[in-house]
Amino acid sequence: NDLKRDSRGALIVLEGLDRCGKTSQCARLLSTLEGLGYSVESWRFPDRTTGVGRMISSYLSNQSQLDDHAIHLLFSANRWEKRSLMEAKLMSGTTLIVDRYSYSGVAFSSAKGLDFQWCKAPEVGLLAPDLVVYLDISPEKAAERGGYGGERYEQLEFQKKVAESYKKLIDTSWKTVDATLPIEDIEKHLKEITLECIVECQKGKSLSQLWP
Ligand code: Z5A
Repeated sequence: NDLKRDSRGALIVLEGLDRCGKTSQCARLLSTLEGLGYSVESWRFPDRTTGVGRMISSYLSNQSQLDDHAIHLLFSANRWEKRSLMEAKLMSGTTLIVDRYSYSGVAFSSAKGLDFQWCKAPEVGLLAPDLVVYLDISPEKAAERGGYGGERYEQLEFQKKVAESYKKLIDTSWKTVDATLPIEDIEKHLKEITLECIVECQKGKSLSQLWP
């Protein structure tokens, strides 16, 4: 218990295509970790509650038009405006489970044709996750789940390009989980890899910055 109180929390990010199940799994992971007595919060990007977030939300729902570069920088700014709070939470021992992060920023914008390195640049200096979980599903399977809303990026052809961009981002430190397994199986697997990560952070693993 002393270890739980005195050490830092872990920054855990879930990534994947639309409908891959991130939101469902974040909620389950939150209650599992809370049940085990951890200090934990669930975050998501875009954070639509801030001024920048409202601009992003309006763009995603096709209520406003923006240059591709401009919206990319807004998504990044939305992470920057939460950076210091994120660091404070982690250093005070709270684990954060984050639904989408810089990787979504790069994957979605580069899928539109923006230069990959240009897309990565504004993320430099944000906190690097201790664990990135990629919920792997093909764009076709994800589309079959239905519930594609009317938002800007929710189209099969575009999601195929996003999947290609993610492939360029995935590195050996990521944990890829088959997102087509039953929800409970994914939940169990996520619990295991998350607890491993939390223990590493408790043992003194230091926080680092993008891009490592
Ligand atoms: N975006 C960007 O361009 N740049 C950035 O920097 C960032 C984001 C951060 C809005 O994101 C858009 O912003 C997003 C990327 C872009 N565009 N797209 N596409 P968002 O976070 O608001 O929305 P989202 O993440 O794409 O979608 P979502 O609705 O949150 O979906 P999800 O979290 O992946 O899935 P879910 O709601 O948990 O599950 C979807 C359905 O599948 C639901 O009916 C579940 O019951 C079902 N499901 C879940 N798991 C399973 C399993 N294992 N089996 C069967 N069925 C399942």
